[in-house]
Amino acid sequence: SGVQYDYDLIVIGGGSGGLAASKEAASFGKKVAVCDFVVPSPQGTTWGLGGTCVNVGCIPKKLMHKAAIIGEDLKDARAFGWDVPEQVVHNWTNMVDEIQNYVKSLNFGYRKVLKENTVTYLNAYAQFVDAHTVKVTDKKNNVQHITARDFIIAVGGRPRYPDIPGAKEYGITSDDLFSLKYHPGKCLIVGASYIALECAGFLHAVGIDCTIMVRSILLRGFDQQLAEMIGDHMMGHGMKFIRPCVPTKIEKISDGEPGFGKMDSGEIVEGEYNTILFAVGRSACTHNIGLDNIGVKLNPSNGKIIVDKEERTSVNNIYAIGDVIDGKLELTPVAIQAGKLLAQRLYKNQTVLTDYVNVPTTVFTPLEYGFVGVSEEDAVASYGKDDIEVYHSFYQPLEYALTDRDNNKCYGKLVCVKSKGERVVGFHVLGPNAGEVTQGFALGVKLGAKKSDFADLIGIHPTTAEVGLHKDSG
Ligand code: FAD
Ligand code: NA7
Repeated sequence: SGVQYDYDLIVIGGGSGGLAASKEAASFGKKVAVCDFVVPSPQGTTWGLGGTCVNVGCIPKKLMHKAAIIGEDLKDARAFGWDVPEQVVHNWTNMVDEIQNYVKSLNFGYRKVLKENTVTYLNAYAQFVDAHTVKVTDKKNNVQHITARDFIIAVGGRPRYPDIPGAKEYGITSDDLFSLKYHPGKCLIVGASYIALECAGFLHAVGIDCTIMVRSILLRGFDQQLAEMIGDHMMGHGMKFIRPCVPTKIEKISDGEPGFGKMDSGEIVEGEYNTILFAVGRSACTHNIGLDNIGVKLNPSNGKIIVDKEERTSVNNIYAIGDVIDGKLELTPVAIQAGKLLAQRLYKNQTVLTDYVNVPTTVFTPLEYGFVGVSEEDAVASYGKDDIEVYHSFYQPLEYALTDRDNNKCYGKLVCVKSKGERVVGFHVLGPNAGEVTQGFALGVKLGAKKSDFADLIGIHPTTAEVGLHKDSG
């Protein structure tokens, strides 16, 4: 058509998916803009360009997890000859400052990369007016209308709060934790998502008193045997669990210290905490962006955008990727891959679709849990109990041997389908560096490796990855 638009493509959301898509599209000579705007959390926390992963997700999370690992290693250091003092203290604000400085350098780097790629960056909130027009509003309330032929929605999600008195006034979420300017003090973590357990794990390891309030199961959607092992390990290390329990009310009982609260549960539990961290799930940011004006269909049960296998929404020129889409994995590399491939299909005549199957992932709890493929429960549901063979073993990493740390608590499991020649459909490992271990094995699983292929491969000794080869049967 002869219609002139301001841009070929406007990407809404400058996170993992949006940045990847915009850079890729611009590299094919397209005129691209990215709108990225962070609505402050109820506690007033905001951050720079890059989205969840860089600012309030993977990056600060993994660095705090590393702080935890260093703390654990310090406990073992004397056994290896290091004359460290018996009492080593951790300084919360120093850790936060260092991590935030690094995050700010990443924010700066992303702006630079957009500029180098001639992508226009608008630090403004976008809302659809019609299928080719968005209204963008900046911090100073300046409004403009801009048009494009195509749109990619990559607005991600934000933490949810339980609907109870005091939650938003006195609670915090992962959006606030990683830049928290004060020591959190005694903590209550509400929820049993991977985010809840990861946060509890590193908070505990840097010396913070942690209680975790769990409504039902741990790590819904993950292999439940491994989930319970993670819970047992955390309990064994002194983290407290209240389970099953939900919070009903939060009150401030003393001034001065932020977030000092009182906690009433539906049962009889009542407790006092300095910080209450909610990690009860995330909601897609689809409610206030004008989708009803243009007819982009959502899944009514979770507010996520419904897309086809090409990530196209119900409106022809509008696509969606990343955490905001329905029924897919909420992971940074998934959003990046989807963004890149979508731009290649739109502007470079490519046809490759994002493959959402067999995506490896890792939960960075104190004992890390890496997996690829399906849980044992899901394998049984898909193939039937009789067609599943499980191989597993407990192991003790050599690194832990001198101090007998977590004696034989590490674990590996292969879930195989008998009728497919014992093809491995689930690989699970619980132990140090589980992410590093899982990444490599994921290639094997993706290529259709069988139990016999794992058994034939000779291990690297001495490593924890050796356990992936599972000689024992379950
Ligand atoms: P996001 O990165 O969330 O980006 C969306 C952006 O859009 C945000 O900047 C938002 O402010 C902006 N925005 C929203 N609405 C508008 C609007 N109307 N106009 C303009 N801008 C808007 N994944 C992993 O792979 N590994 C991990 O270890 C990991 N750990 C995590 C830990 C935590 C605590 C959390 C919360 C998440 C973690 N994730 C992890 C998930 C990962 O962060 C997300 O999957 C990823 O960031 C999704 O990218 P996205 O592009 O879909 O959205
Ligand atoms: P998840 O992973 O389902 O996590 C939500 C967690 O919070 C889960 O443990 C819930 O318990 C718990 N929860 C939810 N509401 C409450 C209330 N009101 N009180 C106490 N506890 C609560 O959600 P996410 O949005 O983080 O992730 C969704 C999916 O994305 C996830 O499955 C991953 O595969 C990726 P529950 O188990 O429901 O009892």
